[in-house]
Amino acid sequence: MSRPALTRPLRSERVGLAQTDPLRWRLETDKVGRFNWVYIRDDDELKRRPQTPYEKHVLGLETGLPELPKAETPYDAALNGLRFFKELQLDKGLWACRYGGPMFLLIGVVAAHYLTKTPVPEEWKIEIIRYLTNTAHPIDGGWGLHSEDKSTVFGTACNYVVIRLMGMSPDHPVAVKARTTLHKFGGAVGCPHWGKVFLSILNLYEWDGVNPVPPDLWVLPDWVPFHPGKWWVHCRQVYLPMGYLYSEKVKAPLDPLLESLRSELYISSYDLIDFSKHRNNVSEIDIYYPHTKILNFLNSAMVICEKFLRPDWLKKKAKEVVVDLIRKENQNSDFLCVGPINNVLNAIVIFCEEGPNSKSFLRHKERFADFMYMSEEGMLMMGTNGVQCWDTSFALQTICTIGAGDLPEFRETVKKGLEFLDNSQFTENCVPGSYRDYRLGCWPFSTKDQGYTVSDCTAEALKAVLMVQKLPYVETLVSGERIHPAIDVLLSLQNRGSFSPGSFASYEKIRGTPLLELLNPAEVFGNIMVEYPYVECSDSVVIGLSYFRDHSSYRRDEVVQAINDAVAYIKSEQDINGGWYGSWGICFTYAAMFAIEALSYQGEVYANSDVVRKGCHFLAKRQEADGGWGESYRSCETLTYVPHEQSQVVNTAWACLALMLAGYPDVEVIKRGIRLIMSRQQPNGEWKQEGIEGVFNRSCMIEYPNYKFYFPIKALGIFAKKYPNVTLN
Ligand code: LAN
Repeated sequence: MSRPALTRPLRSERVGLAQTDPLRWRLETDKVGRFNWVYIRDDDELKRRPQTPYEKHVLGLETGLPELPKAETPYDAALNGLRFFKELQLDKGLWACRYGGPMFLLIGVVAAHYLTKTPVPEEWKIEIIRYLTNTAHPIDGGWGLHSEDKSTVFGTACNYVVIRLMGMSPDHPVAVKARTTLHKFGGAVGCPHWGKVFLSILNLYEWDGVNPVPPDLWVLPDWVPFHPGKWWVHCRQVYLPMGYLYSEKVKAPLDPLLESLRSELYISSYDLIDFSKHRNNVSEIDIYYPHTKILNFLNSAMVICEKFLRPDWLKKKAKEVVVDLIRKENQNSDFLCVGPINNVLNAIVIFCEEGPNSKSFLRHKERFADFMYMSEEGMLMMGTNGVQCWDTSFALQTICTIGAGDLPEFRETVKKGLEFLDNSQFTENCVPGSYRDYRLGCWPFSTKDQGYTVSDCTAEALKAVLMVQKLPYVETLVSGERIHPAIDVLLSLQNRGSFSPGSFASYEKIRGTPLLELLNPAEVFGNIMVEYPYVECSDSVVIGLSYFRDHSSYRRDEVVQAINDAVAYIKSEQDINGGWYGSWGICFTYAAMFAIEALSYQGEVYANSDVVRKGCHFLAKRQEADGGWGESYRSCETLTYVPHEQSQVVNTAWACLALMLAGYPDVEVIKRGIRLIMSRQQPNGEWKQEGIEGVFNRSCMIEYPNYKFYFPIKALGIFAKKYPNVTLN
């Protein structure tokens, strides 16, 4: 099911919902790329700050950007695309991003406001309701795990609570329809674990119906193989505050609205439900990763231990350790935290520990807005506080790769982009004792404040910086000494020993055994317990290090060794059909582009490499009749290539890039892809939004709206450079 195109009038308009004035929204930014949507009520201020093309673009307003001379060649089309895209750059040099898709996040921020009695701004309430109305399933009115998903209990129960707490009446047709669907599913008792946690925090479910989240594990010595310090960073940071809330049974005081919700969410009377019998009741539609027997056994054992065996001192000790680690996470990320879920859970913990007027809680409150994004369809909550460094790195690389960096019209764009990356490099390590690795000299995915580096984000930013700094008019902002620590960290992140040697994982080296996945309690996500080796992360690091190798002799031998080991890993990950499974983009086309680019940097191309040849044939076989490629998000869930109903510009760009970098001999195949990309370009140079582009943990999709700009531009530009004499018709 592809994302339904935005059809006017929007559903929110058809059902007569209130809406804020789109002309009053502005995006406030700072030097390190924080962006917050603010609603300006004062008319004078409004006049002083006209809306930028970016703001107009994402709010669905006329951008006023001109129609460009019709592109006759791929190069003209690339430049037209870039002319449009450069107008979306913010004045601090970054590209902002609507990073929506996951549909289980709003409940968190709303619960945090509700429990802490923090008022939600009126314009947020209106726009959150509008967003949920516009993204509800067109037939059954429910919501799923992500914006293109079928309706599930998790999505429907949580978002039903959100619209109600934001002020929608239970009799409104949107609420009635969603509730009917929820009841058809058997009511909120079938919610997956995280849904049960949020409902319990809101006093809409009972904690004894939630599978245990023992904070006590943090008290174990670090060497214990399943110590949470060895888990994937998102997993450990989510279960850390969740452990506190579970152990303390934190819940909002009951009030008439919650009382009413208690009667709306279930098919039987709240007081008659024996919640403890529903710990393992998870709706069939929701399940992606069922419990293992061993997890069920441990859960039952923990329930008993907690009731009868757990000494008070242990509970107290665990609480102390957890609160200390939460404070450290807040300190390392200036209260942004690694992601949107632990951001809101940590805020609740700090509220409980330090009170509503504490400095820390006040800072938490300021940070909620960093995850909120105002869009044409209403207000959503993002998967991170943005995609700033990642997008800016690819945008700059694209400009340089296609040779546009030399053109006067893009010089400002390039310089500002570099300034942003310069400001985003980490200048400090984390506080000791926070289970974090070195980050000094690295780059984040979103912003410096957020404080987490990812192997591929550092590698791609590094490549962008080095590319841009080669341009004659560009001043070297990031000097050699500032690059070296990034190389040191990248080298230290390579997996060694028994865990997929040679590969790179995401945030950290693999610290724990994949057997821990047997204890994955989340039900709706796969591969969350520990770090895993990722082809795309390994590809990016190979690309970044190769670029660096050709530029500097710093730790040359180790750099070369690291590249060789990573390349061996990448090759070993190719499946028998020639494809690579992509973990962060949809899906095989995404991974093929990264893998083939990495191999091409080692001189491995179609002419001399079996692996590359197989990779190319895999792609060529999947070209659609119209010349494009289209991959459905179902590829990610099923681990096999599933075609989309329609060719997608982004998948087509990835496939064409892979084939071109490989030197695929049949130019006709590439030409047809390029033609499709050009045919979808609008007269002002832009491409319209198509299907969702990204994914995490196999089951949840996430939006990367800037992919539809820089990847097609890059594909068109490379085509023009590589085949200057090939005509398209
Ligand atoms: C991301 C976004 C970026 C992504 C890439 C850099 C693209 C990737 O190559 C490495 C992994 C990484 C950093 C990544 C990891 C998981 C994230 C943070 C996300 C997909 C964005 C949202 C997701 C996060 C886990 C969402 C919160 C939900 C939970 C299950 C905790």
